[in-house]
Amino acid sequence: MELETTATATTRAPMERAISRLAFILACLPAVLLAAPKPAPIHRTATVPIIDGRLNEACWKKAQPIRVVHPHDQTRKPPATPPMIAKVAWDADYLYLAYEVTDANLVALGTGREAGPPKNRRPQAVEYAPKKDLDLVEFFIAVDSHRVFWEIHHNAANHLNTLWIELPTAAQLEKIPKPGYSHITFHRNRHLPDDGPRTLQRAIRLKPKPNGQPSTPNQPNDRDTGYTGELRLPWRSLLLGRKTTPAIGTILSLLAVQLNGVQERAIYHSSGDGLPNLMYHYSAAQWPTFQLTD
Ligand SMILES: [Ca+2]
Ligand SMILES: [Ca+2]
Repeated sequence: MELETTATATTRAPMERAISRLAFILACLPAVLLAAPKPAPIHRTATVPIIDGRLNEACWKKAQPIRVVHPHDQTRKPPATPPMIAKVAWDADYLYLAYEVTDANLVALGTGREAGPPKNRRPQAVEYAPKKDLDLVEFFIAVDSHRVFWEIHHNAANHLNTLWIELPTAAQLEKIPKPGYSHITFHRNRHLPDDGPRTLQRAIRLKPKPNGQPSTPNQPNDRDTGYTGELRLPWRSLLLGRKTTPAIGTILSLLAVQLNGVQERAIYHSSGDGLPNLMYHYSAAQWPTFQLTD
């Protein structure tokens, strides 16, 4: 910025202006690179977690908690208690996700339809219904590209959506003043497949209420505490049938999101700090990054 203010652009020759601009860009580069946070580790688990919604496995104790605490509505303050904590683990066959949602009124609605391969059909979750105070957990997972990636929805009734997302190209995006829902291609007929004997698994467990009974989704007259969820995603399905599974050092972008419906308002929090005021799909390059480690 200093280069632009020390002399007005009109007083300089075009070549000088261009060099100044280039110098400015180059001067900014290291700062940008330094500003990018280091990828957080995802530890490899030697013991396969049981996908039952209980997060009592060693891999979940070891995994770094991902705080889903940043409001999408930038006029809101981050809550003192994250409404969701997510965790990630991996082995040669799978990427494992776990999470805990804290919510006093759980709402989980199904569409009545199923998706998935014939032997692994999944009831579909309603993904947006503010009038019904709908709740939802979302994971955005991008391995090779920030333009095509998976969007996964899971809820307290164990409904699951796996959507293949495709965004416009960078050249197309440049011509769109305010990218929104209508510019995203949701490949809804393209579910996350199984990989032979390596199958997607999903589970939830409702957390107990103070009286010891499980929380009760879709009953507004009592006070819930929340639920925990576990997902097992075959690597080669995530990577669209690539022959090899990812190696140590592989970097991926992953954004965890919680939608909480409160008094007919859809309130979103995510694990991404400082994301632009757009749909999460458009900020894949700024989602938190992770690196597969031992
Ligand atoms: Ca478990
Ligand atoms: Ca809720």
